[in-house]
Amino acid sequence: MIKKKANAFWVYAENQTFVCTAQKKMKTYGVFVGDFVEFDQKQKQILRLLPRKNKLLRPPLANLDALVILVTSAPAPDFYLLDKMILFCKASGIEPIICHSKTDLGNDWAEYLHRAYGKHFEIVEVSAHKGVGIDKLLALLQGKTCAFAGQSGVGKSALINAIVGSGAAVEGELSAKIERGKNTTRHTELFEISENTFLADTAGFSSIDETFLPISADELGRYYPEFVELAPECKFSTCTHLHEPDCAIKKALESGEIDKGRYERYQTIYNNLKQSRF
Ligand SMILES: Nc1nc2c(ncn2[C@@H]2O[C@H](COP(=O)(O)OP(=O)(O)OP(=O)(O)O)[C@@H](O)[C@H]2O)c(=O)[nH]1
Ligand SMILES: [Mg+2]
Ligand SMILES: [Zn+2]
Repeated sequence: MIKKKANAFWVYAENQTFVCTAQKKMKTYGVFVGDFVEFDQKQKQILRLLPRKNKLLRPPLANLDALVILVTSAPAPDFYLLDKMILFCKASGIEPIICHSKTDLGNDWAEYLHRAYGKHFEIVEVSAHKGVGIDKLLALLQGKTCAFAGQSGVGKSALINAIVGSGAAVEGELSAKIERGKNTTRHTELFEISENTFLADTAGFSSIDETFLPISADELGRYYPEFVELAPECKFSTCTHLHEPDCAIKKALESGEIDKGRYERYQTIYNNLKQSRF
């Protein structure tokens, strides 16, 4: 299902779109864009929701395969937000793709991104305004259902427009509207950008509260691929890589193999998760 408005649902099947209603007994607010559904083509009615692999609430989207997380030099990158978004992805079965945007303004962070994240995550450099890197990004998204995320002003709308065609998302406008205190919620819609590849036109998703992550503090380390790789060499199998002796992660930190920033943000997130739960 690729679009929803009140009680109407746009179901995409066999290269066609069917505008459907849902069976009366179905709670329509529980049907999300991105849901796979069984439907009656003649009656134009959704009969059943199929199991989902994940669900986002803001924006409301189901069955996301990849999340493109934008980072740029202006506004200055918030790596803490980036790490939380990566954790959210890893806990939800979503592939995180790091996208260094607005590279026409400079590529200041490319070196750091590749050093701290490049071994375990896809990184792509793009400029929506100059049309640079779009093909490479599209190749990474092929066959997937995707959305964009990142701080306000990183260029999500501009990038969506560069891919989908201008007008799909309002560039440079959302923040202004928020300042004026207007409600900017709009209907989320999935666009088929190439065969079997869907992109959400939403510009939402610019913050994340780690206390909502479905991860406990003590298992946090398992969501850091660079820790997972080395953890078997820690003295304790339950090592949290914080205070234990003979910790392989702390050794890798000293040698520079693990990025100091990633580790410090891990400490912060660990402490926040510990404090928010018992
Ligand atoms: N130089 C340059 N500026 C860009 C590029 N992409 C976006 N911008 C500018 O950056 C500002 C923010 O871009 P948006 O696409 O609106 O950012 P956004 O992430 O959608 O922001 P929110 O909707 O507030 O979350 C606008 O003024 C854009 O014109 C780019 O590739 N190069
Ligand atoms: Mg936007
Ligand atoms: Zn350890």
